Amino acid sequence: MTDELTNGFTVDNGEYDASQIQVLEGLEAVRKRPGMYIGSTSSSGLHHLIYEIVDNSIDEALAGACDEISVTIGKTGTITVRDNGRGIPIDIQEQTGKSALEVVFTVLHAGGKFGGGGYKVSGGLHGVGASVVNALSEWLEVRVYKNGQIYEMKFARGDIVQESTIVGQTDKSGTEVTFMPDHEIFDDCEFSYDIIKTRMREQAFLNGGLKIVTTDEREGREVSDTMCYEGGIREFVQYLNRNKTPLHDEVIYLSEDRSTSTAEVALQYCGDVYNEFLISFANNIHTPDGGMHETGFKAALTRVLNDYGKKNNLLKGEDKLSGEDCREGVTAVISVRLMDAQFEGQTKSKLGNSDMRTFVDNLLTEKLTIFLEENPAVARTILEKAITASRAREAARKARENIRRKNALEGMSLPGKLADCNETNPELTEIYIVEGDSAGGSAKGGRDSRFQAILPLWGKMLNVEKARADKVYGNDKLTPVITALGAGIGEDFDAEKLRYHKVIIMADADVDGSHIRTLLLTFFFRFMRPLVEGGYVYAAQPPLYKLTRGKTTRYVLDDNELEIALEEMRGEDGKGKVDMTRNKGLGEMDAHELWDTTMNPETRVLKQIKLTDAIEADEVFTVLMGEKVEPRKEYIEKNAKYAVDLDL
Ligand code: TSJ
Repeated sequence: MTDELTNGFTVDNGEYDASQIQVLEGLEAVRKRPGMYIGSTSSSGLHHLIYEIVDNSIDEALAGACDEISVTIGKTGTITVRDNGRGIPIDIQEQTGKSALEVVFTVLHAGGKFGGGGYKVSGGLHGVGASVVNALSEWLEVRVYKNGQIYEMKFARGDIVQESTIVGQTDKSGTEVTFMPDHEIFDDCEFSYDIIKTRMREQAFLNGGLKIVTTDEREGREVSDTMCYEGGIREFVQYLNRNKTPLHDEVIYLSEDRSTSTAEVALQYCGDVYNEFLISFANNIHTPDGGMHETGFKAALTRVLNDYGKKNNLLKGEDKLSGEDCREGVTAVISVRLMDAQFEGQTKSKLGNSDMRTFVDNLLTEKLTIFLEENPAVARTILEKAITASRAREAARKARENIRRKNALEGMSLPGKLADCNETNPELTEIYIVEGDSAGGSAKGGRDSRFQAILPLWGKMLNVEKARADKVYGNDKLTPVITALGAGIGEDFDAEKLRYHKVIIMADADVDGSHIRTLLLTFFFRFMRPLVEGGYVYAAQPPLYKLTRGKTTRYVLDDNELEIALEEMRGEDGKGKVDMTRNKGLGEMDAHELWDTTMNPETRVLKQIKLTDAIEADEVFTVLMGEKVEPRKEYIEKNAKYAVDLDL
């Protein structure tokens, strides 16, 4: 247990109670180890500062006391967050002798609520709030509009530089915070308007009716967006499905309000997609690893659809739809609010409260059943989709069984085209998946066969976005990839069995190369998701140019580097004659060159493929690989200059 001191800090009084641990320390601790509080000091940590502040305004909206929030990037790169709520309390609290305003910005409170004022710390991923932002800001100013007055307080790197002062009169109420992130702390203090807008759009969807305005005031890129969705997560699902073909017009929406918790679910099935797309939130925080609310959703969806199918003779006798069958082509948003949310797992991105499982399960069991009974046409469409999925999955199971049996019979025989390496510890090995036989040849000649394996691919690759699982399992272009990696596929995939911990896609830096890279990544994304999520996938970066002057050769990765490299090669006088050739393809490099430029761990550049933003990734994959042509054209035109990169 802790005792509260007059300065607002608490001390351990020796009666230890694990459930009530409060770590209260000075803000210097935050400046010493910022990563502990905001995850990192890279772009993600920088943007986290904004969310910590905005979370407070969203809490005010949840309390029903505010309906408008704005987030502005100022001309000089500052952030201003404003709301029209009640304004942070400014009166002095008896126990502490301080105002809530001061406490909010100067007292660090990790993991737990803190005393006085009824001020609740909202559940940001790190749950540490405004004092952390203050500690990591060169300066921060807060203005509270309340009781007809404007109160202002100023800080620098967490220290008070101006006590709360009345600076004017007002007839409005609300809170306004402006801060300049500390350049001593962050690698780069440049805020991204797109990142902010995407996050705020998500929050606007999750808090239906709340108006959020984002603005960029920086010179040359002035822009502003107003987001307000009366339909809440219903509109979120519509938005996520905007490039897909829904099987039913109305988004299905179910909700339940209890005294201490609420649950909302919105879902819609699409015809031209074979994967599921679930996004879940707890207290407005994204839970990419799911948790109890998702578990409840999945269990109930499967049960409700099976029961409906049986009852209405759409499913015969022994037929049973699996969970995956029931989720094929579904886009669903699950949002729950609860007290004392428990976030679990390494990244704290999984909801652990088990009462949320029953809560969401009951919600679907009751209300989805009623919905299906009241909307038989929609119900039939969904059931038909799931039944087709079930048949395809049965075919896929057989195909997969075949792969497995073949492997067993042939003693896990590796693909004939694979040139394996000697090392068997997967942590030390890498496999290059190479496009084309000639490039494969150079790669085999150039590699260090102790730890580098080569798998050449050739011919036209299957587009898995347009094919169901059964086609994928039996596909003769993909089977070698599956067996070489050795970790299975789909539900069977097990990263522990991977034969290589670096899976490197090596394709040309041209349109064809980009195409094959995208196809392979789509395949990994859909059928070996943990491979991508685990950070095992890389793209090799073959050089675009070769420069020679006399006996000196130099390879250049891209156009950005070219000018600098040319200048350096020309020498001091700038007159040296440098020959420049544009590499036409991997196949044109000899084994030696390929090793030097693209395969030697000492000198190569590898790009790790990360899927940090599932929403964006799903969008890119659907748009680029799916059926609809218009969105694909638009996407490619809009992102033409990044096309080679795909930003995956
Ligand atoms: F935390 C913060 F300082 F970073 C911050 C808080 C930043 C921003 C932009 C807004 C807020 C904030 C806090 N907006 N609204 C509130 N509301 C309260 O703090 C508040 C007001 C009145 C009462 C009450 O019971 O009368 C209770 C609370 C929690």
